[in-house]
Amino acid sequence: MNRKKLQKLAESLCRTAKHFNKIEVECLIKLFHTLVVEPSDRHVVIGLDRNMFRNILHVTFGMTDDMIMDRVFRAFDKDNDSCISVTEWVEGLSIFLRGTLEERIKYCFEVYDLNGDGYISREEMFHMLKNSLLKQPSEEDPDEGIKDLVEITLKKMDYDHDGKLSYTDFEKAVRDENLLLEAFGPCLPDMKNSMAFEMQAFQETGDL
Ligand SMILES: [Ca+2]
Ligand SMILES: [Ca+2]
Repeated sequence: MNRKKLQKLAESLCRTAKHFNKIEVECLIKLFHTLVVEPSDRHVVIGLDRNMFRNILHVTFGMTDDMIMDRVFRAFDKDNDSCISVTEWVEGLSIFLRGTLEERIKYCFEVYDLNGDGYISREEMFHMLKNSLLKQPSEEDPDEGIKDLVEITLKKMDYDHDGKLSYTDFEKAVRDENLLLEAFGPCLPDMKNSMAFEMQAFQETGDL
């Protein structure tokens, strides 16, 4: 990509990826191109596929949960073409790394609403909690404990008592108690990983 094209793209992405300045966006575009293998077939879309992206989530951001990583991929892949484009990459990272509380609430809800029907259902909660808790060995029937946990969570978060979490329920609960943001499994980077990523991605800033 030549300099002029890069600057033009960075300028336009700056407007949508609000938490990065133009130089940072340029760095992220460059990083994207080092991560993406240029396809030999010109008609293939250039972008990060599921495996490449999951690898980044795992290696750089320390994520281990397959189901959550898949959902994070889907949250980045806005046009749902199974490939993260440069636009989706920069805009996604803007929220992932520096999102406001409101943006992060929307993002987490999207991740946790596994089937994308606009609600986090009992089954989805069960699935995610089971998934994130199974790593801890327990002597009793784990399913019973998780069912109890789902009921406790509903009691705390299901404000309109319809047995599932709408976006409004989720938002209200998280605004009350910020720790509930990642109630169903870690899907945002922690401070250490996100600082390490930014330092690496933006290290060239001084040369520009
Ligand atoms: Ca896409
Ligand atoms: Ca759902």
